[in-house]
Amino acid sequence: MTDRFAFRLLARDGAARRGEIRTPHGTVQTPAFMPVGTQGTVKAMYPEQVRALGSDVVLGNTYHLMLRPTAERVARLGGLHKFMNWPHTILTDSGGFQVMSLAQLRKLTENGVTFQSHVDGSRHEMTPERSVEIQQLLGSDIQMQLDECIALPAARDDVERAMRLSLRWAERSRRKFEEMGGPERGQALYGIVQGGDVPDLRVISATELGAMPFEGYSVGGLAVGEPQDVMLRMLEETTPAMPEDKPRYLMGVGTPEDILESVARGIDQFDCVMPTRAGRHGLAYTRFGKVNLKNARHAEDHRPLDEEAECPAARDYSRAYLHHLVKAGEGLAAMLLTWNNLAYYQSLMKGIREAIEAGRFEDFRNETRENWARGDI
Ligand code: PRF
Repeated sequence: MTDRFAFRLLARDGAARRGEIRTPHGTVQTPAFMPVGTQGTVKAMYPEQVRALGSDVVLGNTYHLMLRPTAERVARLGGLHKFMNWPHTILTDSGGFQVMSLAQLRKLTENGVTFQSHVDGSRHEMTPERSVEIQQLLGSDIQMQLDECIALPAARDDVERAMRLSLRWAERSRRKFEEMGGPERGQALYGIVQGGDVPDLRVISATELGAMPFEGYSVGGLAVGEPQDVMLRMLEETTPAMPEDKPRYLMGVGTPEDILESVARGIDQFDCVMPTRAGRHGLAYTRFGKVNLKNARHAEDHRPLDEEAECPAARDYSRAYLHHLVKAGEGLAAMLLTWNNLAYYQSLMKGIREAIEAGRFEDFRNETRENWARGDI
C-alpha cells in the first residue's frame, strides 16, 4: 500500500502556517502556489521548468480533460502524470466551477449539472460521483468534491441554497471516493467551503464539512466579483472554523498581494491563472510590482526586468527585447514572461515559507508590501 496522504504543520507565526503535505507523488511544501495546467500543460512552459522553479504540485481540470482527450483515454495512456510527464503531485478541480463559467446550456439539479461542451457542443452530465470517477481515471493525488460556486453579489437565499447543495454533494463525493479506494491509494479528497459573503453561512459550511472525514478543505466561492477586503474578511470568518490539522486551499486566488494577505489568515495552498495568463498578455510580475511590456516606454530600455532575480527570463533579456517580442506576437514573449512570472510567484512563496519558519512573517509582509508600493521605476 502507498503511504497515506498526510499533512504536518511545521511552524506557525500568528495565523500563518508552514507545513508539508505528503502525497503518492511527493512532498508539497506549504504555503504552496500551484501553477494551473488546465489542459495537461502549464501553458508556454516545459514541465521540467515548472519543477525547477520550485513547484511541488500543478493543477489539472476535470472539465477540460473529460471533454478532450477524455478521462478514459488519459487512463488508457497510463494516467495524467505519465501523459503530461509530470511525475510530481497533481491536484484536480472537480469541474463544477468550470462548467458554470465555460459550458453552454447548463442545467443544475439536485443530482448534478448537465451542460453542452464548449469544444464541440456535445451533451454531458456531471454529478458528484462522476466527478470523482473522472478524477480517479486521471489518477489525481488531490481531488475536489463537486460544488456550486455562485457569483457575487448574490441574495442570501441563493448563497444558502448553493452552500447546502454543496454540502449534500460533499457527502456523495466522499462516499464515491471511499468506494473507489481513494484513501487506500493515498489520495486526498477535499471538501469545499461555500457561503458567499455571508459570515454565518461560511461558518456553517466550514463546520459541517469539518465533521466529514476529508483529507483537506478548500475555500471556494471567493474572488468571484467581491472587493478584496470582503474576501479577506470572509477568510477571517472561515479559517478559524476549519480543522487545524488539515490543509486549507483557497481556490483560484490570486494576486501576489491576495496570497500574502491570505497566508496571514491561515491559508496553505493557492492556484491562479494570473502569472501564466498575464505572461501571455505582455505583463510581468516583479518584486516591484507589475510591468506592462506592451508600453512604449520600454522600447529602448536596456535594463532587464530584475537584474537581481535568479530566473534567466528576469535577468538576461532587456525590456526592449521583451517589448519587441510582445509587439511582434512572438511565442518567446509568452514563454519568457510566463517563466518570469512563475519564478516570481514561487520566490514569493519561498520567502513566505522561510519567514514563517523564522518567526518573522510580519516583517516579511511589510518589506514585501513596501517594495510593491515603491513600484517599478
Ligand atoms: N469551486 C471550485 N473551483 C473553483 C472555485 C470554487 O468555488 C473558485 C472560486 N474562486 C475557483 N475555482 N470547484
